[in-house]
Amino acid sequence: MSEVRRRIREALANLDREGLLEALREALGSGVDVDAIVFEDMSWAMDEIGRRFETGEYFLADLLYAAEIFKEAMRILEPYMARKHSDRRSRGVVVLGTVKGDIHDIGKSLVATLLRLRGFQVIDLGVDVPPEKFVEAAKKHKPLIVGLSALLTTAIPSVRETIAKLREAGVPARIIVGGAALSEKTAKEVGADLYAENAVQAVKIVEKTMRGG
Ligand code: B1M
Repeated sequence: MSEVRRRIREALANLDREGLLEALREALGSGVDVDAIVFEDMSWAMDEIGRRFETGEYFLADLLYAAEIFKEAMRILEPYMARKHSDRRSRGVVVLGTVKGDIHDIGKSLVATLLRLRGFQVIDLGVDVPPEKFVEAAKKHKPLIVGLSALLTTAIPSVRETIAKLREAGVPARIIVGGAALSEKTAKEVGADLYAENAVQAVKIVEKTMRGG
């Protein structure tokens, strides 16, 4: 891995805002792939921050600050993502949200950003979204896909309940789930149709599903 990518990882993991922004500008200037920065380096750093939180080295305030720095970095990176991923075709509606009991929004927002860049109309319901709100939005906007994000293992019952309520209400949309709390296996167990490990994969799967795949 290049020296500048290592600096991106270390700066974010160490909550060094200035160091991160400087390394990002340098990396972008030297042609480092924006997806590698977001989905490998910055995601690695967020996992590392989670590990430091688990061992007691970081506190809740540090996680909040990490999220703030991540979002600031995204404002620099988004134009580069737009250049790489943009596709102006209009492709239909996706309803998206983080399930009830879970307020993590970075991964879900990355999925929303990429889907919008690819021409989807995204109805982003935000975080801590109760099942009823997903059902209401699905009935109103008639999406082909509903996406649920969950990072907390304690939110898995919310994912299951949301999917059950969508099915009970007769919503015909395919349901995709993702987020650190879920895996291919748990996705099946909670009754989802589709699972994606990261935002790029989520968009590929949604596009394939929209094409009837
Ligand atoms: Co929290 N948190 N957090 N946290 N947090 C985790 C998730 C945790 C793993 C940290 C740890 O202990 N190692 C842990 C969960 C443990 C578990 O359940 N197994 C945890 C905990 C415990 C908590 C609290 C309970 C802490 C407390 O209060 N004591 C609390 C819960 C609050 C709540 O939700 N009710 C809490 C709070 C917070 C903050 C609010 C402070 C903050 C979030 C701020 C925000 O989002 N605006 C925060 C943060 C920052 C984290 C970590 C460090 C980073 C999360 C993140 O943004 N990652 C996280 C550690 C970790 O995840 N390893 C942690 C970067 C992001 C790009 O990745 O969101 O995974 P991610 O999204 C990826 C994929 O998962 C996927 O694509 C994305 C991009 O590729 N993906 C999808 C996500 N959604 C998808 C949907 C799809 C498809 C793919 O289709 C629809």
